[in-house]
Amino acid sequence: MKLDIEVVRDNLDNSLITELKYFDSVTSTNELALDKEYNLVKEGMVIIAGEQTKGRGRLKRNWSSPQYQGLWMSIILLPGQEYKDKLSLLTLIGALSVHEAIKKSGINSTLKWPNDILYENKKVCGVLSQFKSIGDKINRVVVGIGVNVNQKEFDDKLKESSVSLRMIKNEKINKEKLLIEILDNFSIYYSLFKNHQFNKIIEKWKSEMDMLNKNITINSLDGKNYRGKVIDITQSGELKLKLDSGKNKTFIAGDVSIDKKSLKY
Ligand code: BT5
Repeated sequence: MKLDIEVVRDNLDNSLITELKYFDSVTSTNELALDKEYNLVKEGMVIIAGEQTKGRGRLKRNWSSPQYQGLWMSIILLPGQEYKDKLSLLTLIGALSVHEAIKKSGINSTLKWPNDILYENKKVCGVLSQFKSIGDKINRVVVGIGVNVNQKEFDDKLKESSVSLRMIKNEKINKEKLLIEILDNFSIYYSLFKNHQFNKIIEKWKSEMDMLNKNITINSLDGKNYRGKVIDITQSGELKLKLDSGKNKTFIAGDVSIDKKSLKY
């Protein structure tokens, strides 16, 4: 069913969100939010879509976004230059806000650095943050969030690795309520961010992720794979590993796979 955006507007308890814009179908909410023509440079504006025909993941991957089955949205933020080195934390905030909303409904999800929410090792939510700069000035940050809510199944390509909240709970999920909770959580974490309380965000993330002290392999931006044990998330949101060689190394981005022996499922 189509999202009732009025219900969401009427029930937000939120100092950040200034405007909700709903579209029944778009290519990608991130694409719209970054588009020069639309010029959506407004802190706290949220673009929400019923479906995305070209939903995006990281590194130009696709994000499956079937009609009315999920929450597909982008939050536009104008944090200012002083936060330039901290922008990765906004991805972590996005994931944390969804994770806490999901947990409230009794689902035992976990966070996987940097942008995934997993349930029994299957992906429920992904976050894609993109930045637009003019010269070396950040013009806006777009935090794109995709949550699998009411899908009953996934196609062959995704079915081993993906799950929806409905499949977990065995019941239809109220998208309005979930969206309100996500946006209210986001507003709280974003004010911590604006108040330079980065440590509170990191500590919360660390306590909710299921990766500390686990052996992982990361496919890094340089195209190489590194193996090591997760020892920390830094104050800028990087993943810190103790490599098998004994050296420590931090990563700003990358695809992580947790070693099978470390997994519960
Ligand atoms: C992500 O990328 O997880 C980021 C997803 C962000 C989606 C939101 S929706 C609103 C906003 N507008 C957009 O256009 N995007 C954002 P990544 O970690 O690279 O994962 C992508 C991979 O996840 C794909 O290559 C697939 O294997 C898998 N995948 C695709 N659709 C999925 C889905 N609905 N659920 C679970 N996994 C999916």
